[in-house]
Amino acid sequence: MATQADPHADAIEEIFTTVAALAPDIRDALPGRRVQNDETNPSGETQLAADAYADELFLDHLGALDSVVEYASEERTKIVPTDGEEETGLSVAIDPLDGSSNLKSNNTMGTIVAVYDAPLPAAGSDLVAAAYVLFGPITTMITADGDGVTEYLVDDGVREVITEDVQLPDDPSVYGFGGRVPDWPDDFTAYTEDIESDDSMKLRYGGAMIGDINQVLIYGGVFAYPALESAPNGKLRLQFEGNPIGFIIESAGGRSSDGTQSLLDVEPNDVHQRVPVYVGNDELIEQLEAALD
Ligand code: AHM
Ligand code: MG
Repeated sequence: MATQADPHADAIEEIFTTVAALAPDIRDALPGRRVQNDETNPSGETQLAADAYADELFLDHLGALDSVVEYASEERTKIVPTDGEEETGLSVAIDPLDGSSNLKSNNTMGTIVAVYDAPLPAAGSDLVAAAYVLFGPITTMITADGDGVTEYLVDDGVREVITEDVQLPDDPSVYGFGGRVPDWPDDFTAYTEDIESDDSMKLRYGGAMIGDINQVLIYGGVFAYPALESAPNGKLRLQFEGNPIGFIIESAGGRSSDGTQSLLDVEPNDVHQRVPVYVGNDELIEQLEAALD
């Protein structure tokens, strides 16, 4: 995994600060933007007005930073070259509103940010930082900069440290698996039955990856959006979801996988490529890879 190179420390901090500062704008914009746009996103999914609004806001603000040379988003087809310093600039890939289908039912959503020291599409090993904002009952932010994972409260757009050096607990207790159960391959179904039969584990699935990931980080456990019979690469996207979440979970002492290897080792070939996502406590992902073998 990439570690934070000193030359990028200020740039990473500037990107994190900018994302946190926009959190109140995003929250304030949600009530009037729960309606569907006429558009679908590049993955063919329905786009809400809130998705498009958040994407424009992040492009305007992150694209204006000297430290950012490329911006890509789950909500736009093409990578946008921005006016940053070419020699030192970083590439930002963002899921502006992860889990936005939860907006209608007023459940959790988030923003995911991946910061690569390479042109997009980039490998997880090119990540220098990743973060997410969680719009729950309160707004929190998790950052990983190659030097540890930190949890913040975001108050009025400003980060206040809650926990430094966040690590997955050793005694996992939650699991959440996406996709329709009849669409799960048999080997994954067998794995889920093993997890369900462990009476220290309980099901918690919220339909927004970022909420489901955050509980794995806080309680320990496993999250999967697996390969499906109808979609062998699953649903989630490598650049905006798989890589940054893999980076954060691995930075917190857990493990990530696409079924056979770390998400950070998956070869990038398209900015919107999908990847099966399995993350959580080391032993649970090891068990999963053995089950899928
Ligand atoms: P999105 O980024 O378009 O919101 O899609 C990703 C979301 C994830 O947050 C979540 O894990 C998954 O889609 C849920 O999908 P489903 O509704 O098929 O369970
Ligand atoms: Mg998403």
